[in-house]
Amino acid sequence: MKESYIAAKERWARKMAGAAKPEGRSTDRLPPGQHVVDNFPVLDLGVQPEVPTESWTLRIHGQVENPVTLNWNVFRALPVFEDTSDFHCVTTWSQYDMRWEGVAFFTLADLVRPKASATHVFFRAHDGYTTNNRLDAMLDDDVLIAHSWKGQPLSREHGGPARVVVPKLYAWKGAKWVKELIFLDRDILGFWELRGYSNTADPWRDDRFA
Ligand SMILES: Nc1nc2c(c(=O)[nH]1)N[C@H]1C(S)=C(S)[C@@H](COP(=O)(O)O)O[C@H]1N2
Ligand SMILES: [Mo]
Repeated sequence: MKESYIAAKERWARKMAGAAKPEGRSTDRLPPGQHVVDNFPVLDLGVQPEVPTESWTLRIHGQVENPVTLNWNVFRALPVFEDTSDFHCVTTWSQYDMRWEGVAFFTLADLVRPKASATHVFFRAHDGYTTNNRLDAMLDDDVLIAHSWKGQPLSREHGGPARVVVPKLYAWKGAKWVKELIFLDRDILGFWELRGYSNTADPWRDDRFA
């Protein structure tokens, strides 16, 4: 990771934390403070790991009855979920109508069977990035582990072979190059959540910084 880049982004997060927030949750398609783009910017920590599908695995464990490690062929044999959603980045760009294909999070949850104690999910990626979400947010009907975008295999720069997409939260809540999902009975903060970003990350509340 590029330390200077991370330090600069932390300074920016601290400065922006002073900005006023709206009272309620907006119902507009475009969340407050966002603008629509039609390109797909790339954001990372200065590394874009190369992960061949031959050696790709997704380990899902923690507070579950049936921990698994899926290889690429097994992952791709799971039911395909296709969904179109809007994508909101905390750096103020949004792109509408992102068409993703992959495996629905609820398909993976059905496979591993979360214990009653599971309340949160923690994510690890191949570049060292981590993030965390509440389990109920992950069980929304538009959440998936995507392997394709607009009909093409997800490119390396956008997190291929597979990335997490949680459309109703700011995009940092979805790990690119995802390799591990850990179901937890408590919340553990991820990379940006430890560095001043909001843990709840609701775009319609302008909920950017803690
Ligand atoms: N592994 C990993 N996932 C990540 C990031 C990262 O640096 N590493 N950045 C996050 C952030 S801050 C954003 S805005 C989105 C950007 O996705 P994109 O590069 O495809 O636009 O990925 C998120 N997931
Ligand atoms: Mo971001």
